[in-house]
Amino acid sequence: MAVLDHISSQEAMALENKYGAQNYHPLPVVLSKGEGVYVWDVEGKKYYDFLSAYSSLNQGHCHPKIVNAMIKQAKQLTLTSRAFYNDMLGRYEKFTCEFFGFDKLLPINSGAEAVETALKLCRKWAYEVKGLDINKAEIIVCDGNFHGRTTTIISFSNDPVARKNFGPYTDGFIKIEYDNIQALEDVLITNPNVAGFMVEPIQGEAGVFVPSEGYLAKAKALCEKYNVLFIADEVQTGIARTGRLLATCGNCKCADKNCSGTPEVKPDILILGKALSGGLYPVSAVLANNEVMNVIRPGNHGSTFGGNPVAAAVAIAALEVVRDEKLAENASKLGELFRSELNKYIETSSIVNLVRGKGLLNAILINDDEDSDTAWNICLKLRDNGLLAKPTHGNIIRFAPPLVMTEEQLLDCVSIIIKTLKDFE
Ligand code: IF1
Repeated sequence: MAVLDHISSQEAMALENKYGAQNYHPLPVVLSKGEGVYVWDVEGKKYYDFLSAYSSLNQGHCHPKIVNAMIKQAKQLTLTSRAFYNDMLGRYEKFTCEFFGFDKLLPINSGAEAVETALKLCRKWAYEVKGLDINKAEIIVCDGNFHGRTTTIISFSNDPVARKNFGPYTDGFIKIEYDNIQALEDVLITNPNVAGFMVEPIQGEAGVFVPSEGYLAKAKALCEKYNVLFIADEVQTGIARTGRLLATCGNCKCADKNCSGTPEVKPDILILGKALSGGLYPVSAVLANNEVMNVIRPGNHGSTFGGNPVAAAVAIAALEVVRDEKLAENASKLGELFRSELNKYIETSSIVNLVRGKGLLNAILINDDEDSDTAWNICLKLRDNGLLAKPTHGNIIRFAPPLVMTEEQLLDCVSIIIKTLKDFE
């Protein structure tokens, strides 16, 4: 059998089980095609994609504008490394800095690499600008965080499965309760070595926890008061997912007229990934203003593929789609509709306790134990009914469709979800 001969779902899963490291437990469905809000499995069954590769596909699968930009650049120049300049990187950096309202951008590849970049940047700023004693910098993070899977990042994770037996762990992190302003202030008052506070504007993996109104603004104000960098990990919440260009929405230049963003929540360091490329290519970025980013000098940091011409071309096209197709506005409108329709059902449901989220990043809490397999079984049944979603932890199911969805498609998905949930009543 030639390596690319057609295979069945069963054969594809068997190959992964035999030859692949078992670092995931995927829902048993084998996809072979994606277009907009739809995906197809190898047998040709069509599904709504309600996960969007964890908010990487905000622009929908294989968006033609982004695909064409990728093909055009891939035929021209794919990689120079940073040993030389290329004609794409500077134009991408300018476009993206102006798009989000920052002075400079450090291009990298995965979300975790961008988080690591932000941590290094914060520490270097703390020693060279704030004046902390060398190797004494502490960065505050939140319980329930998910920032990636490198050794340093899992060092401050609460998730035993992500952390166990990967030690020794990296020092220099203080964990506090999420959405607890007093907990943040208590550390800032007592600890003079704090360099930064890194936070997800909404905790996605933890179960789509939306913090109290004003939490981010108060946290930013405390960071300013104590000369600590406010670091927003918008890898999952950014790029219009929550109904605004950024969940922190630091007064960026987005086209979202009804944006209620406030300048005081502008991060000192912004971390982007996932949908920065529309799901076509690993592209991530760290943005900051000059007084922070200028501590980075040649040789301090980088990566072979960071800022490559294809990444630059893809990211420009992906952001133009977000702007031109008004994806933030659409996510805001459809998110309200989604939660309102589900809340009507929840009033009489015995299987769903609540729905929560912002824009088109939502989750439902299933009325069963954390370690029950009800949420998993519901996702298997959703798959049979033509919609793909996956539990985050135990009894929470995340719903994150592409932001290009129409109202008609969303209502179709709501009826599939409610019909499926009723089977578990
Ligand atoms: C997996 C979770 C989501 C992220 C935030 C950084 C990263 C992520 C806020 C790292 C990545 C992905 C990773 C993927 C599943 C998915 C995920 F379930 F793991 F937690 F979305 F919630 N900051 N999240 O959400 O970016 O290095 O992956 O590009 O590892 O299982 P990455």
